[in-house]
Amino acid sequence: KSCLILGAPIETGASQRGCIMGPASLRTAGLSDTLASLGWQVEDRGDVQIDAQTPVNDANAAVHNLAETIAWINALEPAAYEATRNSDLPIFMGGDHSMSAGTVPGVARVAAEEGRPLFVLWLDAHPDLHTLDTTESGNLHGTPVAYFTGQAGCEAYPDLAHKVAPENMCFIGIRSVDPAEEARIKQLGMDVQDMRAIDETGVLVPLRAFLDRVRAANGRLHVSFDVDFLDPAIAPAVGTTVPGGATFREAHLIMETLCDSGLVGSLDLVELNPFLDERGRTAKLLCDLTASLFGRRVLDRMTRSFG
Ligand code: DIR
Ligand code: MN
Ligand code: MN
Ligand code: MN
Repeated sequence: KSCLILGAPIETGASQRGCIMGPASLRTAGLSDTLASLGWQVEDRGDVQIDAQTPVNDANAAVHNLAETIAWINALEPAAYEATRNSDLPIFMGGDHSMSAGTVPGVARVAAEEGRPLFVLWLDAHPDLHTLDTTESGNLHGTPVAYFTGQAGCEAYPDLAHKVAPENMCFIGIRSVDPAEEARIKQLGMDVQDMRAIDETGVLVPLRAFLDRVRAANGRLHVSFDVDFLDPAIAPAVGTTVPGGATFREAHLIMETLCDSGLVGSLDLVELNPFLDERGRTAKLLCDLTASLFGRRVLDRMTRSFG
């Protein structure tokens, strides 16, 4: 099985600087070697880059760095398309979450060519469902889902060739929702599993229900993993921590279950800001969680040693 790794050192969508170091930090944590040790054929294709941009203004004056975000979308859509065409499970290392406005449409193009629906699992404290019209912070990492599901209000972004159907999304870990995002969730009837739902049922009930839907539709599955999905106590290196996030074992169980499903075809690792912790602690955790998605198992090793 093959894995192409691409870096997307984008930080203009976030509220503070530092995500530009995310890809370098994941490389330093040993992501490639970790996956290679699990039997994957890994190739790191380096970082996608954009040219310096001339500022453009949006009707919403809060919006900032729009020109950079548009340039990243235009650079990442073809890069994600190629990487997804050419490997079994590419990893897109961010970079803030605005990069998914480029990676998801690129993956969606592959799915469309295969004649399969694209499903997206959004592991995040936030639903990132703002349009350019509704964002109050103007931080464009809050907008990718509205864009790639084709919501009105994102017209300043590049035209979308392939959308993700809102009913093909599943959000897990949600615990910070702005009013305009809540209205959008209700309007679209999206599958949003907030932390209370996880507290009540555990992560497996909603995750298995979603995976059953993907399998029944012969879908392609993209996973977008925002570091702030995790509890800040175990993953402090993110600019938008929210208390009450996923625990170490909840996160690993999700990744292990995704691995068992065999359905995942691409992965974003986003919002890692290594400036905000020490000794690469969060980068190492992200690396280990990725290893669980790529097949690392504690009990497999025990089963082998006990015959
Ligand atoms: C907030 C925070 N909803 C905003 N968003 C995100 O600024 O729009 N933080 N995505 O990670
Ligand atoms: Mn402006
Ligand atoms: Mn996010
Ligand atoms: Mn978030």
